[in-house]
Amino acid sequence: MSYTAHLDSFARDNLPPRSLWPELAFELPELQYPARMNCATELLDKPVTRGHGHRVALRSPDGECTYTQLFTQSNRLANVLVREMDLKPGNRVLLRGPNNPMMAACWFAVMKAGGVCVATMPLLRAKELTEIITKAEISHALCDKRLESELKAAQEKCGMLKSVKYWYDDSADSLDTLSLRQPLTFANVATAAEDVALIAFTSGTTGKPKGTMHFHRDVIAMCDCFPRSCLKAGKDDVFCGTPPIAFTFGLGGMLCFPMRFGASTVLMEKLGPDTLLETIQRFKATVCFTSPIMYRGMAAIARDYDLSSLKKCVSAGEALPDPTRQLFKQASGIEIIDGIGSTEMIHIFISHTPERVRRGATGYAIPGYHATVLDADGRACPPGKIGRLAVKGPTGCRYLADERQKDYVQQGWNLTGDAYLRDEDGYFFYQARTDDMIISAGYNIAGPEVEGALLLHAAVAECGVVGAPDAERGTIVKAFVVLKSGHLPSAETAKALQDHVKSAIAPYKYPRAVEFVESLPRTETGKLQRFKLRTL
Ligand code: 3UK
Repeated sequence: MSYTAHLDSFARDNLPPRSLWPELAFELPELQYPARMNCATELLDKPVTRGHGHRVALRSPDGECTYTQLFTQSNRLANVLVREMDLKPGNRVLLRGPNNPMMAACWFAVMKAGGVCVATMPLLRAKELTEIITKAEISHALCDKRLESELKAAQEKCGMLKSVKYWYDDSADSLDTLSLRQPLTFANVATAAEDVALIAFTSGTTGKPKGTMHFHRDVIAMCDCFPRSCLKAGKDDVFCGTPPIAFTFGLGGMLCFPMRFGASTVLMEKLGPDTLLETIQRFKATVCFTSPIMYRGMAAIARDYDLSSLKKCVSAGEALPDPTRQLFKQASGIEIIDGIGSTEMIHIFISHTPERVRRGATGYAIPGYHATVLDADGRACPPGKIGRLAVKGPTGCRYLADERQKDYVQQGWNLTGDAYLRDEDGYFFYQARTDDMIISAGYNIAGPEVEGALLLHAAVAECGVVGAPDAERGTIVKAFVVLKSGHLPSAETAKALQDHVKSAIAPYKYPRAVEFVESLPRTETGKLQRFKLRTL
């Protein structure tokens, strides 16, 4: 057995068998890593020892925190974990909070102490927490005091969760108070590059949650791919955005990427289109990470803000409709960088630079990754033919004790569950989630394409298109539409939208049913919940 720093071998013991791992590729010079690495040493300790400590790492409404301050705070918290909470390397630590400086410091503390971090979305309820705690056999938790009640309720059902501390709390036993008594230094656990650093539960909303396991090396590899080749981040960048640190999109964009490049990040707890714009203006942010729906919301009001600091915008989580890309460009002058990533792959693997954007495409396989489109038999589809997206690179899917490993990884490829087509030049065009392709009267229709057409209509604020059962046709295309203020739901409006779609794309794709709604069901990460629309 190869070297490990873990005394508790649970994570390693529950990795899928090697034969079911995806193939890994480390073809770029920047992806040559040593056999031992701790991602906190790379992202936090090294900048400090290299003289970068006085620079700002975190910005928030409470003020600024330099690299040195974050380093000492994380050291103290790591000491609390080891000395007060008896954490052993390899134990799983639940981390629970909105994006704020303590959440960031606690994440680094867990990495330093060799713990396996299981960060959870702030809105999760006791039932979901219980499933995660049980599945990952979690023994320790660090939690924002404001999220105490659901964790307490979960703890009653989870005997294994024995040590819990809260932050932003002034009681004698709080993380804040305990950390003040601790030394400012901590010797990071000498983890192996392949020791599990985190288990990210998928934000998927159907079925039992799946835990994806990522190594210390994977955290660094995600920082050395997308942000280097597509985003081209630098030390003077100020990152901001919405994805929670508990979502790997946010772990990269809101914490690890800025740190890898010596930049700073603005951590805000809750943002809407208006408050995100305010944040960009106030902190002179240069880079923004958020979801397509936020870009659409921001485009409508961007003119009221000074966005002159902003240089790069990244969209991920779901497909970026071209109308949204164009509206945001008109409003801000910025060509959004679209990127598809997944919790299984840890971050983005298909994207593009602003210069190499191609309308309607997510982009090309970014340096370090390979992508292809496979047919039902696992053969590569020729350009122009729709099939299943398959990717491989330095990171990949390893589910925690889960039968579904065989679904995501086949023949060494990671199958993301997305229907895509590739053009002659290697650009990849998103169609739909494989399960979301609508088959109506023998035609294959991708809901997102119909959504893109609807979004071009001046009355449409948001929409979602799914297949709905129909006595005559089996399945019909049905659109759920949120109208912009000033437009009334009526049979005439529905007819106007249908006619509009017929003139924008192939007429057989038009929504035979249109239902007006006040809002659309979305996950905490901004994803449309199509399965909920299907049952409306
Ligand atoms: C969909 C996209 C079209 C796609 C994620 C960036 O979203 C992330 O992870 P999840 O596990 O979901 C993965 C699935 O979401 N998707 C994401 N981005 C796009 N579809 N265009 C896109 N640009 O179905 C994918 O399989 O929640 C995104 C970085 C890290 C992430 N975890």
